[in-house]
Amino acid sequence: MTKRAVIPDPVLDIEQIRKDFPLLQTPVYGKPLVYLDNAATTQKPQVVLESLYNYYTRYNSNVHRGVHFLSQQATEAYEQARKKVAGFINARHEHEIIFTKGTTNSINLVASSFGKKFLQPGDEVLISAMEHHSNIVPWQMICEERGAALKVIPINEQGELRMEAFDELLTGKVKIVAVTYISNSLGTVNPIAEIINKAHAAGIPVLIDGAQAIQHVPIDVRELDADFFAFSGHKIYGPTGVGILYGKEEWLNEMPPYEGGGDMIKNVTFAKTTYNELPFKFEAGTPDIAGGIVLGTALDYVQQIGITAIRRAEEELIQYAYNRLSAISSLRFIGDAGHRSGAISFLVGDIHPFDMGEILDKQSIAVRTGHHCTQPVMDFFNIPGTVRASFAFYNTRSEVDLLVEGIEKAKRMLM
Ligand code: C6P
Repeated sequence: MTKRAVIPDPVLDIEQIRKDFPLLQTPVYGKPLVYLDNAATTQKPQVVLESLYNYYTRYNSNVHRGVHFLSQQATEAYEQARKKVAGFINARHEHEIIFTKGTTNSINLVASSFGKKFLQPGDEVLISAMEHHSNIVPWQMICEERGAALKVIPINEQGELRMEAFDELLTGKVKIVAVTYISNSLGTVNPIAEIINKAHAAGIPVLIDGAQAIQHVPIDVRELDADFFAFSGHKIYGPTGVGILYGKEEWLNEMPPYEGGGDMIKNVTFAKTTYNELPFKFEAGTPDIAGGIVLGTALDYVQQIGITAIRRAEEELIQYAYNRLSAISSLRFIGDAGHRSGAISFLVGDIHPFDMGEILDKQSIAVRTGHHCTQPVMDFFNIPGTVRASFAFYNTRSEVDLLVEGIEKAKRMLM
């Protein structure tokens, strides 16, 4: 048997890559910006900005409607972007890619539509204790409407899912499991392949909240066998206002439309409306055309750099950050999972996270403070919030060093 050559990931030239991002060159308070709030939103490369400008200056028009030149161009570019998304996550069919407003909108769509069709009184929806509010509240709302119950996989002190509890909760009553791939407030990477396999063995579909995964790890929805996968454009160097719901054709075909309006219909009379086929059945009204097209450009950009190279650079950086932060006396990590990605949450002594955030801000270091839209996580740790540094592949070790210096300065001022 011949051995397959192992092709190493290219080592990224981060200094060169940073030049692609105009905002990273823009000083804050007269000092270079240290942007460590990438889990909230990522900065945009020049090609993405140009793609937006090109759309509005060259072929702005509505899609799927006009026969005229511009409308056809816009439609083609929009559908091309759908193809790119399908390729990026290895969906089997392009019509399994639904353009939405973002992760929140994608999850609401599934909760509402799946819930109306498949949830009955006494059924259960299983989520986890580390979910973002976007993967809690929509399920709570539909459970209330349908008389179903929301069940929660607990976490341990490290901020990891308690998988033995998951096994017990996975009963015949559960109609869908909805979990995040990577926690936005703890940085925990969940064993989603195992979760999906176990749920499927019990005949239960799984929705993956991929908001914090799509930009950090390669996603192959077919290999994972995810039934639904949701993400936002703005977390992967694309624009705000656009996101994706991937859904397996067999589920999406079974589910009723989420919203009514233009584009999602086949035929309308006052007596009855028949619905369009996938993906349009779930895309009522004029979509964020520019957003969709520009998301395609962002994915091209990521693909050109290489998601595995990005993952490697980020893993090295986050390990460096973890080691440096560990050396700060009276700093404690909130969430200390064996497998982490993207974000590190911490508290220092009894310094309130907002105070730490403000002092870092004055040193032009952008971090997020607070509950990060995961209040149950904060309740579990019995804390008001955390300081969260979240990383992208364009961040550097010297930025981590500046963060550490900033924290030491805050300690001198506040402790
Ligand atoms: N988390 C953060 O700073 P939207 O807002 O729809 O693009 O994404 C919602 C969402 C859903 N799930 C997870 C795991 C997320 O992290 C987010 C967004 C941002 O952590 C803003 S709260």
